[in-house]
Amino acid sequence: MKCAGRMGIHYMQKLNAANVPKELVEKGQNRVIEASLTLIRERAKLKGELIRALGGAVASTSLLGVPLGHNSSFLQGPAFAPPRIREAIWCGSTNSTTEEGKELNDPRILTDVGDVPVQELRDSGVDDDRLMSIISESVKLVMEEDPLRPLVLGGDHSISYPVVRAVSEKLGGPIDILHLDAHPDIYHSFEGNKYSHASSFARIMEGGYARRLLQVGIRSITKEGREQGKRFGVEQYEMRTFSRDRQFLENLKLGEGVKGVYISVDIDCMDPAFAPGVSHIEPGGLSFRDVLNILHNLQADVVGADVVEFNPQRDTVDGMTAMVAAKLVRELTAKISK
Ligand SMILES: [Mn+2]
Repeated sequence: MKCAGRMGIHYMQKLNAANVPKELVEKGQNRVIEASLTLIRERAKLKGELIRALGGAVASTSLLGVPLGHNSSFLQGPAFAPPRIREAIWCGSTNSTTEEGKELNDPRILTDVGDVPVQELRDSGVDDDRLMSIISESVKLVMEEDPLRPLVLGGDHSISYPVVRAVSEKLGGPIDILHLDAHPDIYHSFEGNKYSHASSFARIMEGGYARRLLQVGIRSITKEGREQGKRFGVEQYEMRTFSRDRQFLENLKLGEGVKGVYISVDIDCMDPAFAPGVSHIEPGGLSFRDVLNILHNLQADVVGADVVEFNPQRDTVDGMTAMVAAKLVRELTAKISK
């Protein structure tokens, strides 16, 4: 199953090597890209129109899946996460009310525009430069439909770069980012890949898309991770000092003077005891309740969010981590929608 993200790539390479005219390939790719964006555009339009007709919503969460796993340095399972998370959101074992009382079955609170067809685009030979732009474009199509705000289901953490870029470009300025993760994901590049899931926040900071970047849950950080953090002025809160930082982190106020706040949650921010279904098991993390306390008490206008790095291939047989990811999505939805 490790080859999932490479589906189709080999025969596309063969076609290229067989001297198929380049224009023919490009023309076909352009049609596939256009069709992919059209489906997201039309679904976002439909949901936007519906919510505006219902009235009364200032901000409304819309799910966008990005099933991309090939920029992972270790396993590619996060490509399979979005359908597992959706399934768990609506699982009959729980109800549709969030902890603070928002009703998820109200379309003004939560809608879904479906997935960016990442595997199909790669199968058509679309490279990563273009794929990243298509992800950005898809996020912008959601934001085009006021009052929809994107909550992106990953995928590995590489997707946060094109998503944040889109949110910042669309809003016309930098945002503050609350990033929950065991890792800072701020390597200049990792194993030669500038789009690596370990480099997304280097790209975000280089691009000037964030004013403040707060990283919480950090417990696997190298010398380069610390140096890059300093270089970009990142506020890194490590687990080894969490008991000291807890009071501050559970009373955050972000986004004043910028275009809003973006929340990026890597499932491995939590201790593997709470969320075993991740590619990079890193003991000593946050509890699920720690994460909820930080999110519930955060004072911010949340303009977008992502939940990434859930790896269903590493989950327990009863899908415990899928439920954890889904509950995070539910509570983030409640945070965004108003
Ligand atoms: Mn991580």
